[in-house]
Amino acid sequence: MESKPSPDLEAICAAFTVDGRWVSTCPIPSGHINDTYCTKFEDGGRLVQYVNQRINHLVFREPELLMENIERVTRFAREKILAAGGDPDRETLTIVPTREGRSFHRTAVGTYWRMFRFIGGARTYDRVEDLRHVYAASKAFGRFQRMLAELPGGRLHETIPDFHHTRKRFEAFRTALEFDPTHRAAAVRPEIDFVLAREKDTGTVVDGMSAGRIPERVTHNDTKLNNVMIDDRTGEGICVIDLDTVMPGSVLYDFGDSVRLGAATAAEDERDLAKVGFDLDMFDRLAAGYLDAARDFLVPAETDLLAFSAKLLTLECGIRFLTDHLKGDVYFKIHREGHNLDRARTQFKMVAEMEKRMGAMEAVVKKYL
Ligand code: GN1
Ligand code: MG
Repeated sequence: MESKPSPDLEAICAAFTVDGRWVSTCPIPSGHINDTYCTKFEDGGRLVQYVNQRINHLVFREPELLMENIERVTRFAREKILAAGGDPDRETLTIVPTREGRSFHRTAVGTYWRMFRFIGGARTYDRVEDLRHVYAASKAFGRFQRMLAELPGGRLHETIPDFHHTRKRFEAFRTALEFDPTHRAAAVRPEIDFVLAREKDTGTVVDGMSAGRIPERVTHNDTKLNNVMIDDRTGEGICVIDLDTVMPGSVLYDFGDSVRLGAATAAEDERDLAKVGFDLDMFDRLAAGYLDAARDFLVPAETDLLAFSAKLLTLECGIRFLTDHLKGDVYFKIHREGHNLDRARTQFKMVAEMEKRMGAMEAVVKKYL
């Protein structure tokens, strides 16, 4: 893998309104798109931590608009949390402004940086270690949707247009397959056929939305379980993070996408497919947590498709990984040869298992409605 020159984080931090003396910055190696770091400052004998992120502006083409969304969402969340007697410093992200009063800093070389306060006493989990965390995180995403239903100020910007337009994702896959720019298609015929056989599914949610049956709402759109911070002491999902894709969408995108990690028995890139599977007990916790927060505002056109959305969004993500493999790994960061293919395979294995258990999944949803 080619390595990028590491940026001068001390200089970047100097653009932001942080008190004290810069001490160190370490990379946080998670996420497939942006680059994330943890920075320590010393202020009056105390160590204070921050999160620095370089926004990938090839993926998020308009970082200014993206940050405008995040400013609106975090400002509103802060008001709501204060009104409910909560702690806004832990329950929502807090943007550290630049010395010019902006929410991001553009360097001379044209990279975009932002800084958040670090949330202490809580952490994220890349793999499920405790079923209670699954419930807690899913509930946090449901609460997040409920809160954003009241967001004033009009529609948010679409930071990535058609992000969860599954049919367009399918079409992009078919185009990549047709051109086969890296000549990888021949070696992945079973995966290609798996996708082609499911074309019909890809229109279900987007057609419901364009017909007006499925309402457009403000959604998170990247509801991996590791996008919720779990409180070390209480085990509650205290803060929803990674707000880059908060924008208009369907609740089905959020619930469906949460299942990819939240009901998986192995990591997203596990190579040993025997370890990869869909776990119904984990799905049960996801459905219970989500519906405990969201059942009051959902309409039947949404609840009818919750179980299906799990399969659909997992399929969509697999399609995106396979497309990127065919295109030569141009979108998702990879850390080894064939990484996107490995990721696609885990998603398809989960889809196949969900298809076999769709009846049981629907019964779980019904139980909590
Ligand atoms: C990307 O970078 P990260 O891990 O937050 C992707 C998601 C995918 C996810 C797969 C903007 O998210 O849509 O579900 O990888 N984000 C973007 O793990 O494409
Ligand atoms: Mg993300």
